[in-house]
Amino acid sequence: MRSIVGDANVLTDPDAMAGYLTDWMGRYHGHADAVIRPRTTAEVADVVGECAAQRIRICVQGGNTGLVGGSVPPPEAPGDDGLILLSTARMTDIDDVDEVGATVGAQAGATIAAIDARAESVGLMFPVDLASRESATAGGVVSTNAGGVRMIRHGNTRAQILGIEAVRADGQVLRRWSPLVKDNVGYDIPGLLAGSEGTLAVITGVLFRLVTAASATVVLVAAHDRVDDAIALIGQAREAGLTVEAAELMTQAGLDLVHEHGTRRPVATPAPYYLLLEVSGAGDPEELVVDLLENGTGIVDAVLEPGPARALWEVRESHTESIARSTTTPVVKLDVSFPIRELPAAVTELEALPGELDFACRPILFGHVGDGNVHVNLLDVPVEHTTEVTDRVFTIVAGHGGSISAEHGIGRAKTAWTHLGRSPVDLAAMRAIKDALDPDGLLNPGVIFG
Ligand code: 2HG
Ligand code: ZN
Repeated sequence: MRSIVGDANVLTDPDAMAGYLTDWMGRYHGHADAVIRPRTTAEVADVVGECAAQRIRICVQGGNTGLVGGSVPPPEAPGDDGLILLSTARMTDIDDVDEVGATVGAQAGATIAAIDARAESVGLMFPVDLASRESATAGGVVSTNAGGVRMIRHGNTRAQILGIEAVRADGQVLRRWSPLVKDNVGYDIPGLLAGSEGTLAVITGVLFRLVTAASATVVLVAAHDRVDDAIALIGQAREAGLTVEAAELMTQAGLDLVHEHGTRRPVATPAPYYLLLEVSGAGDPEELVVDLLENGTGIVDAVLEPGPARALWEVRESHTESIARSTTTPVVKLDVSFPIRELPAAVTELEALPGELDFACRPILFGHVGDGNVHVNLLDVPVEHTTEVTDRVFTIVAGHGGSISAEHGIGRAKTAWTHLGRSPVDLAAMRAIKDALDPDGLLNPGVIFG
C-alpha cells in the first residue's frame, strides 16, 4: 500500500485512524488495519486490486456524514480477514463546467459545496443540496442516493448522474462517462451504483448534470395548529402558480431545541407545526406568497423573506446538530417516508409513540415533507431499547405503506429490517447482483446485507 499511495497516506497509528473509524455522532465504531488515502483513480485501482489478491476487505469513506453507519467499518471480530478503510478525502478535483451541456465532472472526494461553487461560477447550480454540504462528497451522495432539500424540485442524486467512473472489486476501472442525456445501451450501471452504499464498486468520479437556479425565490415559515393544514400548504402554493423549490416540516419541540442551542425563532406565535417553503415563480413571487399566506388554511403566524433567507434555513438545518448535542444517549435516527396522504395520521402516531413506551424518550420529527420524508429522531432512548423502539417506528411505517429508508440508506443500522421494504424475491435479486460484482464479499462488508 505504501508503494502505491506513499508512506504519508497509509495510516496505521490508532490516534491518526480514530477519526475515520467512528461517525461524527459517535454512534458507530469500527476497526481497520490501516486507513489508505489514494489521490487518483489509478491508485484506487491498484489498492483494490491488491486487496482482491490478498482477500482484504475494504470500507469506503467519503465525508463520513451518513447517518446509518455505512461509511464506518464493522467492529473487529475474531477470525476476520484484514480490512482497510479507503478514504476519498484527497480525491477532490473538479473539472471545468461544460456550460453548453450543463455538466460537471468531479472526483469522488469533492464536496457538494465545492461542486456547487464551481457550478455557480458560471451561473448554474448543482441540483443536490443538503445540510452537510461542506463535508458530504460526490461519491458519498451517489453511494447513498442522497435526497436532501432540493429533491422535491430536481429529483434525487440518481437523477443527476450522467456518467460514472468506478473501480470494480477485482481492481478493473469501469468508466461510463458520456454527457448524452439519451443513451440506452443496456443496463443503467451508474443508476445501479447510486444507492449501492459502496457494496458493488468503489466510485472514483461522477459526471453530474447541472441546472439553472430560479432567478428569484421567497422563503416562508408558516406556523400551524394542525399538521394536515401545514402539509396542505404545499399543494396550495402549487395551485397559486408557484414552483415549490423546497418544503420542510418542523415541530415546536424541534424549534425549542434549536433555540436552546442559539438559533432564533422564526415567528413569535408558538404552534405545534411549522412548514418552511421555498418557492419561485414568474413575475413577483412575493405577491403570490402574500396571497397564499392570507388564504392558506389554519395559519396562526408566518414570516417571509426573499431567498436565500439563510437565517430561516438555519432553523431547519441546525436540527441534526442540536439533537446530537442534546441527547443523553446515542440518538435513534430513523429516516422514513410515507405516501403523502398518509402523512398526517403517521405523524400523529409517531408523536404519540413515546407515551406508549415504558421508558422515557423525546421525539423530534422534521424533514422533507413534500417528498413524504420524515426524519424521526428519538432522544434519550436507553441503549438496550434501541431495537424495540426501531421496531415500533417501523411498524407504524409499514402500517401506512411507507419506507424504512427514505434517503439515508440501510448502512449497518437497518440491515435487520430490509424485509419490511423488499420481498424475498427482490432481496434475492439484490443478493445476486452483489455476488456477481463482488463475489468474495470484499466491498463494505456488513452494509445493506448485514
Ligand atoms: C437532514 O435532512 C438530514 O437534515 C439529517 O437528512 C436528518 O438528522 C436527521 O435525522
Ligand atoms: Zn434529510
